Amino acid sequence: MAKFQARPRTILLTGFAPFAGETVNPSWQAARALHDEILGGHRVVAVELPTEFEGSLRALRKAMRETNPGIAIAVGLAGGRNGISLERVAINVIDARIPDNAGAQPIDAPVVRRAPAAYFTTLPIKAALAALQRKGIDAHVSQTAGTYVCNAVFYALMHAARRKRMRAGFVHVPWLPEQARRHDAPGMPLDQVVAALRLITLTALAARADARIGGGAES
Ligand code: PCA
Repeated sequence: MAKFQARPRTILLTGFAPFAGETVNPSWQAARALHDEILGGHRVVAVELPTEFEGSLRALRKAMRETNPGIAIAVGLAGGRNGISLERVAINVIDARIPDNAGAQPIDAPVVRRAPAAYFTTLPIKAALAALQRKGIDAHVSQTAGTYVCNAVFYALMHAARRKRMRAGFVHVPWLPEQARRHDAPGMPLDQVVAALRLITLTALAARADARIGGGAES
């Protein structure tokens, strides 16, 4: 297991712009709430990414260049899901069910050409799962981040991080309670989402290796 050193560096947190007719995206609201916070001696820099396939990757690469982070966690909304999703794997495919905010709707296109089929997160997702559950925050390991803009950003992030000594990964958050009510689906208050992201970040800073606890699923 690679060693991830905790010398003072930037923590990059990204969130997304609203999409699919919504006026807010809790992923950006939560990331923004942590901007400039010092966690374990490292400063959080929050960056909003457009919910566009091309624009998001451009903005992500710029943020990586400018902040040279020691940890990077991309956050997105998974409306309809229950609790915090700790994403395990990014796949090299885009298959857009709806157009992005720029009108693009690629079908079965690679995120990065001539690159591996998938990357695993380098966040300690099992340790984070245990930490979240200890605080009573609903969370699970997710085996797919989908095939839309979030998975594309997750994949591009892991591709960019592949030779760096850094932890990187993706977290999906549910709808805010007011959005959830309109969709008759599960929601989570913003302060709990913020607390979850803080805890995941602190766990990633502290953990040398991931915990060995179950997080699997049959589907
Ligand atoms: N969620 C979408 C894209 C932006 C976001 O917040 C997704 O899960 O792909």
